[in-house]
Amino acid sequence: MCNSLAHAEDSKNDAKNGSKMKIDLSTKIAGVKLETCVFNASGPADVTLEELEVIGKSKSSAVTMKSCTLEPRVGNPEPRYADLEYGSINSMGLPNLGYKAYIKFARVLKKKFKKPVIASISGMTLEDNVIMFKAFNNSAVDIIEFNPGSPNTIGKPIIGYDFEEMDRLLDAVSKVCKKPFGVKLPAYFDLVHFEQIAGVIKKYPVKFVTCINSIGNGLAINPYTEKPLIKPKGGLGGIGGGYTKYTTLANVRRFYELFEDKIQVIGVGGVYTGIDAFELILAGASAVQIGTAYLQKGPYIFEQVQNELGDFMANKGYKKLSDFRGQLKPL
Ligand code: ERO
Repeated sequence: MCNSLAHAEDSKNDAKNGSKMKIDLSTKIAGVKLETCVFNASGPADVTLEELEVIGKSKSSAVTMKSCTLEPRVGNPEPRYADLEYGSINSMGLPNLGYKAYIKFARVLKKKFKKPVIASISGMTLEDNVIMFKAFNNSAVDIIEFNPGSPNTIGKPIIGYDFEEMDRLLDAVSKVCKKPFGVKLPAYFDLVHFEQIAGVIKKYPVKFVTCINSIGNGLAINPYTEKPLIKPKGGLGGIGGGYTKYTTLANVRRFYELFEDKIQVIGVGGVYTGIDAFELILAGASAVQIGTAYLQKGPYIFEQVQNELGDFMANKGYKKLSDFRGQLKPL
């Protein structure tokens, strides 16, 4: 038996014998150490300092802030979010307090919670994005997640589907950004599109991709009232939560393969349990974000997913993420 197999066998026996294995859930994203690989996604309940402090106090291993724009935005008319049986629909319309607020919040959050803070930038124009990237260079944030295309900004396309525009944007922000940064991507469905967008991203110093944003323009209907569940865009909104898990897994896997692990992948979409997180890491994710489940279950979800992931790994004899990350087996 080779050494690593013998080691896995020992570990399994440890688990069976009830001896407590020490499980290391830590990871690094863009060179920044995270105590665990589980943290909040940009979007749900992360607009105000009070909301961000709730995330800071929780076991989320980082604090990701709401996508910001140059000027504050009130967002779309309400109702603009609804829980669904296995997930959510939203068309928030980027409500946020403007980037200057998040530069201030980052300083407060870092000091208070001593964990990495992630800014999310979602400018309305290339020029806005450049201004914000420059401003965050002199901030306390550790990492920037560039979110170039919300599915819900009325009158705006999902930019992640426009490869030329993505190229133009990444070229512009790469030239000014001094922090490690990654890109949040929409879901891709066509295998050719994975290759095309990966080709664009590889041209720039992008450290990670976050897969996936909510799946654009679903429609949820209340059959009793015969009306949509949310008001903006005639009821169309981004679908999140359990409905997205298998698309998330496919996107994580495909980008993990295409980037050959040189650009990291963060998985987000449909994580409610430690086994959901395990599957994303097995597909290649270096970390896992929680969005809809945080809104639906509250801040304890981070601890729950971490505990379940640790237990599942222990049962399999895995002590750290690198023991299985990306190692999806062929059938
Ligand atoms: O409507 C939003 O604020 C929004 N909702 C999403 O599902 N994804 C986003 O990226 C986003 C805004 C940037």
